[in-house]
Amino acid sequence: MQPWHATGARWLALSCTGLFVVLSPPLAAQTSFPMLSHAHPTAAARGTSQEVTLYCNGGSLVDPLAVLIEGAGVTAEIVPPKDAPKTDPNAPLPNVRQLTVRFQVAPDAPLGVREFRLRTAHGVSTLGQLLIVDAPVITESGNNTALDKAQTVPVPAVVCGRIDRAENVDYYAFPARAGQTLTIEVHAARLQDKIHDLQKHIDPLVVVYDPSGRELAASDDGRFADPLLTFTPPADGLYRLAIRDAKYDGDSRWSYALTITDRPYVTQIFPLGVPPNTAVTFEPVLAGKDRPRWTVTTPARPGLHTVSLRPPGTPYDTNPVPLVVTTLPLVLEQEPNDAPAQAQPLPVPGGVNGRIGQRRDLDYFRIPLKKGQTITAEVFARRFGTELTSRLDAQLELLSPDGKNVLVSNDDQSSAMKDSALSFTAPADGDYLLRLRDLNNKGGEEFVYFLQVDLARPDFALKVDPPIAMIGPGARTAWYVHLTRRNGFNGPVTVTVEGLPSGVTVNPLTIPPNMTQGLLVLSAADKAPVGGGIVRVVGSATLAAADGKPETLHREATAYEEIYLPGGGRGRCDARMLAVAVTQTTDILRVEVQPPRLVLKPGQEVTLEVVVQRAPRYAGKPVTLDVMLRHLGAVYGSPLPPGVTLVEGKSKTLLGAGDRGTITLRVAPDAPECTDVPVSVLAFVPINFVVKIGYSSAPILLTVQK
Ligand SMILES: [Ca+2]
Ligand SMILES: [Ca+2]
Ligand SMILES: [Ca+2]
Ligand SMILES: [Ca+2]
Repeated sequence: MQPWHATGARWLALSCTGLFVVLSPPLAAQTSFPMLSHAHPTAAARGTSQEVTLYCNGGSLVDPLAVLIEGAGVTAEIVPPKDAPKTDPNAPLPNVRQLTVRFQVAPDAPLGVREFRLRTAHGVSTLGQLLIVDAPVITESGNNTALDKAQTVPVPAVVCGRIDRAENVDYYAFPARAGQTLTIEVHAARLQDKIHDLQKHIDPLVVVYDPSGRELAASDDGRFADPLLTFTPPADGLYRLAIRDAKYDGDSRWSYALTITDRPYVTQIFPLGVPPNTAVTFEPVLAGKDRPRWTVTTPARPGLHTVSLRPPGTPYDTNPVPLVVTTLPLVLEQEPNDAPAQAQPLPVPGGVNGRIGQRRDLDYFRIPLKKGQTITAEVFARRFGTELTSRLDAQLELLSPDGKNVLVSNDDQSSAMKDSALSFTAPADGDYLLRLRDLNNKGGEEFVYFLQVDLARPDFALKVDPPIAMIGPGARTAWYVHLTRRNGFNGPVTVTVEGLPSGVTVNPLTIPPNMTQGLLVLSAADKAPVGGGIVRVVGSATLAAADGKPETLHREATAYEEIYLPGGGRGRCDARMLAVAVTQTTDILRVEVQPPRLVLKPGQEVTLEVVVQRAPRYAGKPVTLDVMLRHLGAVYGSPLPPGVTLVEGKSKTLLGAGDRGTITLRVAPDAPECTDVPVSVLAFVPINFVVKIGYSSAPILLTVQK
């Protein structure tokens, strides 16, 4: 089974007709999984054991078994609940809305936000997040709602509280000395961006008051919507701060972690692009301080990393900073480079670390290209959901060798990605120009960037929707794999799943050259034990390298975390953790389909006979069939090969209380041939107005031949 938005549109539509119809929600399912809303406290310190209470909006936290946590250095155990309710397989799950777990954080655990999921006997939770810090974690006292009732905390500290109702303002007092550099950072909005069901989000704001109660500093949106501010106390004394929502709103699920520190805070790291496993001397931009020079060894693996630096002579690490580890030749930007005649030569392939150092700064680079050569140029500076938080909103242009014509231009790769990227094929030999600037002509020390220019190499990326799979003994569920092909890559990609729990198997999958999606059916053996864990989905493809020798690329899939949107829509955000669990028996035991294999001709139609086998407790309750992942008319996943479509009018997909349905597929007269493409039939069970759980048939191998 797996969580998907049910056909909530029908219910919403009916309830909007104005008829006096009282609709019961389709709360028919007894199988469920916890939809985490928040954790409190939402931070844990290195070298400590921290009790954290998890809360869920939907589903139930009953029968907890384990906490799955990404990365190294953090483990957790479940604090056995007092008076844990007993579950009855023939009755709905008892509502358990909170659960305490104890996180154990190693002294050297990497700092920053950690993804976790709770596994219960009935499913795997939606995404939870815990902030790993290296200062004491203090929890809000609760009666700190006025300036004169501020809760006193030490420095450094990470205070965890909640803006739990409208007009809640939380006050904290902290000792400070004249001339110190203090930094205050909030983690709240960034965490909520990845919560499955939290329609209304916090927009936190922080105000700092001097000992006399006068406002000294304030920050609203310093790290995306979260505040970040640095200030220097003018005199010794007890300073205070207020944290609240910018619109004075509140919600019992709005937890925050507020860091108050006198340690160096790195607002930007320079250089951003670094070679692997090398001692690099960084010039970090520190809040309120001069630029020091710290030499630190870089990570060994190429790619975007989040790391903490250790300032020389200190026993602590800085806040996490981004690094782009690359094997390309690297240069440092050299001013003046503000005009085509001053353009700085850049090797191709190669990368340059630079800054849009002041207002209206233009940075020109000269790249020698041969006729027909294709390059990609990409800026790393500011990316939502990452630690790339340069103040630069990049605008990148490629100009003709004389600098007179803009041939390609890009502002944002996407609405969430302020960073620019472009590709270009040279029409003739020449020294072409790249020009980088800030979209709003702003600039400064914190406008750092890494610009990478590479030969357009065929490549790919994978994403999996949904991110969790929950399977009862003998049952099956489906994952949809989305393939992004880059720079003309048109080869097949073989997809495997690593780390499957005992008793779970998956079909072989190779996404053919003319497709960008594929289906994984995860099957649990009849006697598979309850269990589960984090898995990796890896795609492999073999390319012909420039020297003629074949090269195999491996790319690990990321997850699409499902997000409720106001009104019942389905949003998706990026997450890292994919998890599979074998659960107790589910509402639907099996989905049987005949025939199990299809060999079709262009122009042909075929009808699949589907029989759904229910657990006795789910007799007579609603089930719908589909071959795709859809919500409110939008398709979020389809394994059907090109030219093959579902014929809605000839299919019987609304089973209601019945057990039998049909799926009719049509092959277009001009459909291309394909061989053994896995497709399946899903039986969906609604678990609330908008979330549904999908159970899959065994994979059906579909072949089209003329
Ligand atoms: Ca509060
Ligand atoms: Ca804000
Ligand atoms: Ca510059
Ligand atoms: Ca310049």
